[in-house]
Order: sequence, then C-alpha cells, then structure tokens
Amino acid sequence: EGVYNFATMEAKWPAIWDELKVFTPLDDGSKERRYVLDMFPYPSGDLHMGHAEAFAMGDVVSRYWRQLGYDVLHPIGWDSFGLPAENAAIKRNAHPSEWTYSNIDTQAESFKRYAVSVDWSRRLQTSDPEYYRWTQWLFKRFHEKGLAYRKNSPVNWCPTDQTVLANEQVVNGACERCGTIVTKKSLNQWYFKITDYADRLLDDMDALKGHWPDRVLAMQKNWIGRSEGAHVTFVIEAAGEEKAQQELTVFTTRPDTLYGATFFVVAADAPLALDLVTSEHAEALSEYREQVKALSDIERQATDRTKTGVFTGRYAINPLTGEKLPVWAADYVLADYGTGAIMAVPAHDQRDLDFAKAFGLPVRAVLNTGMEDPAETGIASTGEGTLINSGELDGLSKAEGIPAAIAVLEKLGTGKKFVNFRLRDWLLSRQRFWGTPIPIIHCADCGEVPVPDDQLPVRLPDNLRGEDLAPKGTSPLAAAADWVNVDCPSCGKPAKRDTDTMDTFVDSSWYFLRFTSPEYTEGPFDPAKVNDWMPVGQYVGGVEHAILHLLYARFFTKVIHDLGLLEATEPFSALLNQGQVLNGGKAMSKSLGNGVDLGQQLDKFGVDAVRLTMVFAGPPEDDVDWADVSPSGSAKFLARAWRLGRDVDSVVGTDPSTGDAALRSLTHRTVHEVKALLEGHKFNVVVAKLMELVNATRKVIDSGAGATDPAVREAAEAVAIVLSLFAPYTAEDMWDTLGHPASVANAGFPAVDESLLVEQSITAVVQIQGKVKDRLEVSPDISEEELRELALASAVVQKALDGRGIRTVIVRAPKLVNIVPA
Ligand code: ANZ
Ligand code: ZN
Repeated sequence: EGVYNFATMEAKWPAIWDELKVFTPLDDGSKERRYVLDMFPYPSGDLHMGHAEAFAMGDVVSRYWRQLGYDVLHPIGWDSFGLPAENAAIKRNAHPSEWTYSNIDTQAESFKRYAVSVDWSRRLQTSDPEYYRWTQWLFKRFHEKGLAYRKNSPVNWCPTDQTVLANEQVVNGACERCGTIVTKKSLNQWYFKITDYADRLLDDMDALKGHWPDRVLAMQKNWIGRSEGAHVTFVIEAAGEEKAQQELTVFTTRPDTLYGATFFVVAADAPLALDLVTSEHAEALSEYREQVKALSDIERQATDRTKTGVFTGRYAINPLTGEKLPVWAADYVLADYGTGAIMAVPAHDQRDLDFAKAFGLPVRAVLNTGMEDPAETGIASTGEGTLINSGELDGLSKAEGIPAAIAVLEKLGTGKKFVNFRLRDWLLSRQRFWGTPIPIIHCADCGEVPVPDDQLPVRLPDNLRGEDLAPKGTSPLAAAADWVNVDCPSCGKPAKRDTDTMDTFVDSSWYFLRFTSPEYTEGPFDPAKVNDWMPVGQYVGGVEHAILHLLYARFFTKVIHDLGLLEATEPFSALLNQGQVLNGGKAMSKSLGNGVDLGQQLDKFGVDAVRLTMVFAGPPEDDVDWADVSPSGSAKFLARAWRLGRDVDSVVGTDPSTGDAALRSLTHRTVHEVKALLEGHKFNVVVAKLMELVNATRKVIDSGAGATDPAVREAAEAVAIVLSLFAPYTAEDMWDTLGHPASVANAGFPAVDESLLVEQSITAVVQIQGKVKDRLEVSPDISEEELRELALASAVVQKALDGRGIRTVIVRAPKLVNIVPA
C-alpha cells in the first residue's frame, strides 16, 4: 500500500483483464470497428527486444483507438511453419511440432506478461491443421483459376538447405537463411502467377501513398520493375544445310536506337542458345555454359567485369536496315528477363559497348547527345539528343523516336509496343517437411488431380522424426510411403501425393483474413466478418518485409477479392515500420556478445518501464539504442505518475470547474495536443507532454490545499488514461486508486473543453532601444493601450529610463513593447 511496486501490479491485473475480456471486440456492429495488426511472430525461442519494441508501438495504436471508442480488433497468432523447427527436430530426433508449440507457449506467456492488448480468443497458428486446411483450400481456388501452376525451369537452389528458394529469398546471390551461395537447378516446381497482377500491384500503390512509408513503396515499385518498350522480331538467317531460318524476339526499352544495333546477344544459359548455335561453335558454347552456371545473377551483371561470350555462327537481319548482325551468346544477358535476347546498341548502352570493345564489334552512334564518340571514349552516350544515321527517324528526339520507331515496326509487322516486368512468378514449392502440403495427387492417367475439398486438410504425417526429415534434395514426404500412396480421387487407380510443401510466405499471405473469424469451419473466413473488419487500419512490422510478405499479402488479397470472397482490394491501409533495437549502436548478435535479454530487463525494471523506454526513445520508425536509454529513468517517472493517483484527495466525479485554472488549462491543452501527436505517430513526444503534466500536477498538490483541488483529480485521471497506452499496469493501478472500476483501457479518451485551450497568459517583452529590459505575463488578447501602460509602469523600466523623457513607444500586442527615450 502506498509504494509503487511493479511486481505486485504485474501479478494482479492480467487475470482481471482476462476475466473482463477487455481486449475482445464486441464485434456486434454497435461501435465502429477498427483493425490493428502487428506482423505475427515466428516462434523461435522466447520473445526478444525486437518484439518488445514492435509490440509496444502497435499497442499504442490499439489502445488509443480503444480509448477513442472504436471496437478494436487486435489479434495475435504464430507463423509457425518453417525451417528452424525442422532443423531443431533433426538435431533432437523429434517432430517439428514439439519444438514449435513449446516455443509458442513460451512466447504466449511472455506476451501476456508484456500486457499486449490482444484478443487471446482469436489466437491461431499457421501449422494448425484447422488453419492449413484453408491454406490448401485457397491454393485449390488459385489452381482452378490457373493462378497456381507447375513448370520446369531453372530455379534457385540452396545446396545447404537442399531446397529451392524464391528470387526474393536470394540476397546478393546467397541464401537468405544460411548465406550459402545459391546455384541453379532445373526442376519441376509450383508457381503462383503473381505476374498477372503486376499492373494492379503497381497501380494500387497510389492509394497507399502517405499511409505507407515511401521507401517501402519505392522498393515494391522497383521489385515489380515495370519497363515500357517494344518487342522486336528479327529474322535469323539459315545456316547452310544445318539450320533453317528462324525468328527471334527481343525486348528493348530503346526501339529508337534500332539503327545503331550492330550485334545481337542471347543469354548463354538459355535453351535458345543451344537452339541457335551451329555445330562449328557448339563445343565452345557448351564449355562456356559450364562456366556461366557457377555465377550468380549479381556477378553476371556486375558492370566492372570483363565481358565474355561466344559467337553462335548465326546472323540476325535488322528489320529496318536489312543489315546482318552477328548473334553472340553471353552471360551479361539473363535468361529469365525479357525474352532472354537483346539487340546490342554499343554506342548507347555501356554493357553492349564493353562487349563490343572486348570482341572488336562495330560501334555506331545514332543519337547525338553532345557527348564524344563512344567508339573513341569507351563511354556509351546516354541522355537526351537528336537521332542521326537513322533513316526516317532522323531529327527526332529520343522521346519522339521511341513511338515513331514502334509505328514503323508495327507497319512492317515485326514489332509492337510491349511492357515488360522484372517481377517473376512466385515459386512456392519447397522440398521440406514442415509446411503446408500441396493438396494435389498425381495420377498416371488423370494427371494433376486436386484433393477434393471435403478431404482437406491433407495432414502432415506425424510419424516422421529426426533423420527422416533431413534434407535429401527431394521432399522428406516422398519417403513416407504410407502417406504418399493414395488412390486417384478421379479414377481410383493407385496414384501419388505431391510431396512438396508450400513456402511459408503462403501461410502469412492471408492470416489477417482468418483473424476476423478464426473458428469458422465453412471456409477460410466468415464472409460477413471479413468485410466487417477488413482492411487492416494499421499494420505494424519491420521494414525487412518491405517486399516479400507485403507484396504477397497484397497479391493474395487481390486474388481473393477476384474470387468474390472479399470486398477489399488492399490488405493494409496504413503501415508503420518500427526501428530496430540496437545495443551500443550495433544490432544485437551472438558474435558481438551485445545481446540484451528481454526477460532480464523486465525482471529488473518492470514491463511498463521497458515499454515506456521503447516508446520514449524516439519516433517509432527510428532505431532504439539500448545503451543510450534509461529504463530506470522511465521507472522513476512511472512511480511519480502513479503517486499522483495515490495523493488525490477528492471524490470521483467532483466538478473540476472550480479548480486551479492554470492546471485545468494545461490538462486540456495536453490532451488536445496528445491526440494530434498520436495521430501522427509521435509517441515519444506524447510521453514528454505527459511528463510535463505530471510535474505540473505535483506542484499543485504540493501547494497548500492542492490534493483536494478537483482540477488535480481531473489531471491525474487524464494522466492515467494517456499513460494506459504505454504503461498499462501503472495506469490500471492508478485508475483503481483513483476509485474507478477496471479497466482504464476502456475509460474513453478525455474530452477536451475547447474554451480551456486558450493560453492563460503570454510573455510580453519590454525593450528600451531594442534591449530587453523586462518580461510581463499578460493576457493573449491584451489591447495595445493596456500593454503600453503596463510596460511604462514597470519598475524595471522606470529605473532604466532613469528620468529620461520618452520619444516614442512601439507596441506590438501581445508580445512586444519597444521604448525609445528622448
Ligand atoms: C537496346 C538498347 C539500347 C537498350 C540502349 C538499352 C539502351 P530495363 O530498363 O531494366 O527493362 N535487356 C533486355 N533484356 C535483357 C536481358 N535478358 N538481360 C540483360 N539485358 C537485357 O532494361 C531494358 C534494356 O535492357 C533493354 O533495352 C535491353 O537493352 C536490355 F541504348 O535494348 B536495350
Ligand atoms: Zn486418375
């Protein structure tokens, strides 16, 4: 009693919040709904400092919206499939579910202690059969629409994890997970046709501007990589008796430079190269291809590399000039971008110029940009200019030349405008165990047969353990004979299940929809509920998800919308990227030994002090350096705030209007400002404002009859309510001490009396010949006449004038008086 003790509060309140279901939305339409979501965690070990930061920020929004009176949905779940569980299971000769669910339990306990205001009744795990049943169901709907398909193609292969990787999971040529250099392997794999949605994914970003961080939008835009240009088809001459005449199309963003094309390049590793090469050059090509295989895309495109390549023995005919262009195979052209073939214009493309120099190929400038001859300088001429050496295109600018060239090509029937995308289809199959099984059965007679909806989920077998799960290059599921061998659902003959599992990004692409009705058994989500809640009004998570997860979630949302299952076309109306937690200016890591254990911090300072420290350290987007912050300072402030509650000595509901006017004004101004600051995510400034209000309230309490002043109660209650966004235990306890029933979380944001927002006084400066002599506290609406009199009456001014007369007095009410003596 009477002493601030965080441990007592942490022991007391969670059970009460649970019982009162404080954080379970009514979900009955009686209040306007709002959905706030933190990116759900992966269950690796216990919560860490990064979780503590992210969830502190998300909780501010959630608790603020609840105080504003919205019916808030703030759910939690786990992204619980994935490699680490499988690797742990191999090591411990266990099933991945053991490690996974035990970590989830640990994390759930920590979340409860951390007092994140989530509705625990909606908790879900993506590895629960009740969840992945619907992941499979959605996969089937995609499959029916032709948006999930299989193809044979060279894929990124991680030799360590023995699995394929999506392009998005290859970082600088290495596996995102383990850092091993990724190689290419030709495999039959499942893909989602995200490329069908490229334009919409790009166009719909307009509505997100201002609500998503600019850099995230920029990264998505770049990843989608829309390029406007043309497809131009070239005739490849026959090579004697050996090769017949054929056609080859290139993608170019610069059809205006067609007259400057002096050679042709196909990706050396594309099947196309083998198709083109004459027997005379076949051996050289095949040797070269071996060399290319070892390189990553990044290495291949590095501008400082010496260009390499081999001649194919063939020639392409320039459709505009009839000129014969030698066709080369090289690695700087990528097999899976555009058409895998280019027309090379060395005068205006640096890579082409480097190649031309390396192999003595001609260089012809066709755009006069004012730069010196690239053939001489070795520097490709780029930028604006006027077309030259270009027949009918001569004299046009680059901007005019592009459509003009396309018009000429269209007339000849050998080219047309084309928009190319960098975005590739999403490779979703993985040769690993701990993921959602692909609900397809392969039948020799019927082909790919989807598992009927009423037979979903296709459950993972639970009899595989340890070594059974070790990477072997094919899915571990292939070895589970009793699982793999089934009857074809279509003809009844013996058939085999697909043994790959889905990329875990599939699971996380729709979990936010399931949260709106996690118990629903007739579909992935209740069609009414999903429209009641979606889209998510505030999504909170790390910038590391700028491309992968956010792009996939947007894609899923659009497809699900197109399936007629969802009204929303975008999943997240607003996005907040919280910063990282560093220690000593560096990311925490085992090798640096600078890790900070969240549990220890909570034991030492209390949950509220840690949460408040995270929020007070700076704007939510900035990194928090734990070496620079003071959780003990936060703890002291919390105790000071809490003691206000203890010291208030007036009954609940006393009319504050008779109280200390200055304190009242400060309370109302603070609440008013805090609202604007919260809307702008300036949470750290809110904390600073709260500190001011606590100090001012304390001053009034300590002055004479203060504790019984009803303005003190009003201030203390406002402190408790605003504090509840950051320090839920302290605020709840304060609220209780102030005589209110739980929970402060639903107290409602304090109402602002507009008439009290006017500042009570303002400081007017009095100068003599421009030098400040005195300061006067005056009413903001003081008249010039009144201010002039007050200034002249000031004892300090009188003394400074020392009997001199006055020439003029300049008055700028309410802030300034300047006196010029005679
Ligand atoms: C002729 C040309 C002339 C080009 C010129 C550029 C400048 P973005 O903007 O990234 O889409 N290109 C096309 N396919 C390629 C591939 N598979 N591998 C490597 N390079 C490829 O780039 C499009 C340009 O990149 C295309 O336009 C093509 O070169 C090259 F003065 O065609 B250009
Ligand atoms: Zn069959």
